[in-house]
Amino acid sequence: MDISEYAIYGDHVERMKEIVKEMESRIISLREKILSEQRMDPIEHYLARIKSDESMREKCRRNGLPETEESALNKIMDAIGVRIVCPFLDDVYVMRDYLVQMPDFVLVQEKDYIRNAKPNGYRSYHLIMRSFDGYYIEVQLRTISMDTWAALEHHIRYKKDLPCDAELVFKELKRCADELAATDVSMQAIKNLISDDD
Ligand code: 0O2
Repeated sequence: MDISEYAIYGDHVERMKEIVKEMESRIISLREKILSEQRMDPIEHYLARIKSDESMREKCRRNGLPETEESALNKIMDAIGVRIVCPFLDDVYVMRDYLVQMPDFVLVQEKDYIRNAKPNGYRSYHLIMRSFDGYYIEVQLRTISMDTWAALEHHIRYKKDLPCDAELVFKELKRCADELAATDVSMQAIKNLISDDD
């Protein structure tokens, strides 16, 4: 392992890795529990990671914070990040309800960017949890459509040579986000039809 990959977190890295593993095993248990109850898998895929030293330093600069361990662990709350991508809209809220009840973690903040999308069209459900020993974890819950949009928007945003007409690009991205959101609602309605047949 390249130790500089997480240098900004100092001696906390080992504990942070344990938390990542703990979150992964809790997600696996929740997934099995919901799958056995609903007979449909609530998760399409998930990932848990520690934000790299480089990304954390960039985020400190973006937020006008010094590039220190204190900023990385206590001012910015996504040093540990979990993303759970769900097939359907209702899966997002089912997962949310289970996650906020997890023992040893408390909910400190939640933002519903699904019901209240960001002006650029970004949608996701964000939770900030804190472990019993004080580490913050950001959990992003989103549908496959939302995840696709966020990944593509991220690519486009960081493309160095955006055309002059960037405004049109952002307008089109917003239009795509809204179309995908409408598709999520339709897919949920189809799922409900199938469920009613059971
Ligand atoms: P990444 O993906 O971790 O490299 P802030 O975190 O300070 O920007 P805030 O209010 O604390 O803002 O958090 P917010 O707005 O809930 O967003 C946190 C994370 O959500 C971001 O982390 C992104 O992962 C994701 N996100 C938020 N808005 C957008 C968006 O418009 N497009 C995309 N693609 N992702 C978004 P990071 O650290 O910015 O990025």
